[in-house]
Amino acid sequence: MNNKDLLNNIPTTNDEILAWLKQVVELTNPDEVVWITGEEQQLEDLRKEACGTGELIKLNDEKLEGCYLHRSDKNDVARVEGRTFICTETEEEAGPTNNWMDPAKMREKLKTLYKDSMKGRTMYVIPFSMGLVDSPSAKYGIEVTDSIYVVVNMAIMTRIGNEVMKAIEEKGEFTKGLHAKADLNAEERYIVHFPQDNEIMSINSGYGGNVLLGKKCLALRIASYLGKAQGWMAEHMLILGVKNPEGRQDYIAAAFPSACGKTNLAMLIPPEGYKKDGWEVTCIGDDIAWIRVGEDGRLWAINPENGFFGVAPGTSEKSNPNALASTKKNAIFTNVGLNLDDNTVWWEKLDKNPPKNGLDWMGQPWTPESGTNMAHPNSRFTAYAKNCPCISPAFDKPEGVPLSAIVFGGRRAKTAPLVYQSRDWKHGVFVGSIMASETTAAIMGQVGVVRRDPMAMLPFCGYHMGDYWQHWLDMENLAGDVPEIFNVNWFRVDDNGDFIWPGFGDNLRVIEWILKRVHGEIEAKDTAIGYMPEAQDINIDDCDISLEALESILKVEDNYWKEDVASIKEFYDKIGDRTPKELREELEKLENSLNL
Ligand code: SAT
Ligand code: MN
Repeated sequence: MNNKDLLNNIPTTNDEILAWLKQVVELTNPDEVVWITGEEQQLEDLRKEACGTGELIKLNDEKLEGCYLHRSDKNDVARVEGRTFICTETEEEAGPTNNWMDPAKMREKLKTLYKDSMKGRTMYVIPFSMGLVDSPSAKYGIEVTDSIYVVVNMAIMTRIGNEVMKAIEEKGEFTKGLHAKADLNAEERYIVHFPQDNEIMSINSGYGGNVLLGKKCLALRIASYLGKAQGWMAEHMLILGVKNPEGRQDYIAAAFPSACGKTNLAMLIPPEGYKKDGWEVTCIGDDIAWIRVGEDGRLWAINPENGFFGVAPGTSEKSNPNALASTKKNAIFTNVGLNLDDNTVWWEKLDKNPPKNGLDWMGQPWTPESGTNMAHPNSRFTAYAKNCPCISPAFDKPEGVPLSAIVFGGRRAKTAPLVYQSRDWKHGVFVGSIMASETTAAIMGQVGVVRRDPMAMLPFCGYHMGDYWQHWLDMENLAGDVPEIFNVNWFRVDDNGDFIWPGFGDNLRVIEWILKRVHGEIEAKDTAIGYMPEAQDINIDDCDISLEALESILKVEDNYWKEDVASIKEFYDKIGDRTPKELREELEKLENSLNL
């Protein structure tokens, strides 16, 4: 068939789409082109086809209805930050925290890699929407891919199909995404963004954030770039709903570096006493928030995704029953272990009963005696948000939810206290810009290596970090009624290296204080780093922590902060001249108020 015929049954008359697809077909040379309609029958046929080739494995339909297992290549199990590029016109626009290459040069390079990459394969064309189709915040994309795994994951993580196509045709604006597995050569793996062309190109990977182009690529990197120009924000944040016993409904957006319990916080289960008193916590999103100014001048957030792409190991009935429940139906597991006795899945810390007879994430025979991990530490579940028992009724609201508070968090052994509040928006932006986590050298009370991860956006900001901070500062004037900003740290350790704060559901105790501050219901101490609670202001009834221990994690040690000031200066210098002067002033204020 010639290329013209291949595109014969593409149901659009949109010239831009057709011209682009024609180019892609010519370059990648697929045997066949399949338009993804979003209809269940088509997806079911694709899943069947993938089971035939071993790309998917159908799991026990009684215990895990409609669920599948996929194993990625063993050299392809995580995002590749070193091979992720932001190709703006100038290197300066991408800034010192992104890899950059001249767009024309990069396109040349990619052309050779994509050439004939789909020969003998089928090309799937997926129209998808981030956000509810036809809602004011929605952004549309078309992902072209040669992977069924990508199609069926996109069907969970985003809204896909014909209704999106109609919306794209009406709006005439979409992100182009091209993904080819090629030969999965890690040396030639590229995840490339052309923000100025609203385009993403991904090659030589078949895994998660490298290939599900709606997620980190569109909803964070491209969207952050668009948001800067259009006066809104794309943030790496969960969104949580909290209703107190009086029925007051608040929403909080929170950013954490990885491995800080973000998904657990997003699906928090209140402590027993709180439940009894009538507290209700609901989840709007676990990873990404798009934040806009509402007509009321407040900041409103939506979760642009339709599902969760969560880390499996450590997810259990105890740690996160809501996440686990979400995976029981129509989920896709990637790189977890397979229990051969009942055709279900297993991962480390799921429960205390590892399968006696199973295959590990690479498909090799595995037993509890093997001495290796059954699941890859970055193995994942892809699950529909609507299957989460605590999903918020506001999840599907086109206008999103108004934010009462923004929370930044980090993993600090000694420096940051359990919680503090910024003095104002500017100070809050400073607090976000200095976010950090320590490597787990924090054992035995030692302070580990500090990795700065401003607003948890280090690998996801689609332009210069200094300009991004300026955009945050500018949002105050664009909005008028901005939320309060807080910082939390669940990870203070004692001299034995043990965590002091119990975390998980008990984090609601800290959120309660945060919301009391938001509503002006409680006083706070004014300290060098911001407003802080007295220990007795945090409710620890029936909580596994003593007042003294709580006091210890509310202590701010000036000498640790002095070290931090030095490391922040270094970080700001690395970001360079575009670091807003307001943030340098905040740093100076902090330095001057430490008692040394
Ligand atoms: O692989 S993803 O980028 O989708 C998830 C993650 O690494 O945070
Ligand atoms: Mn994330």
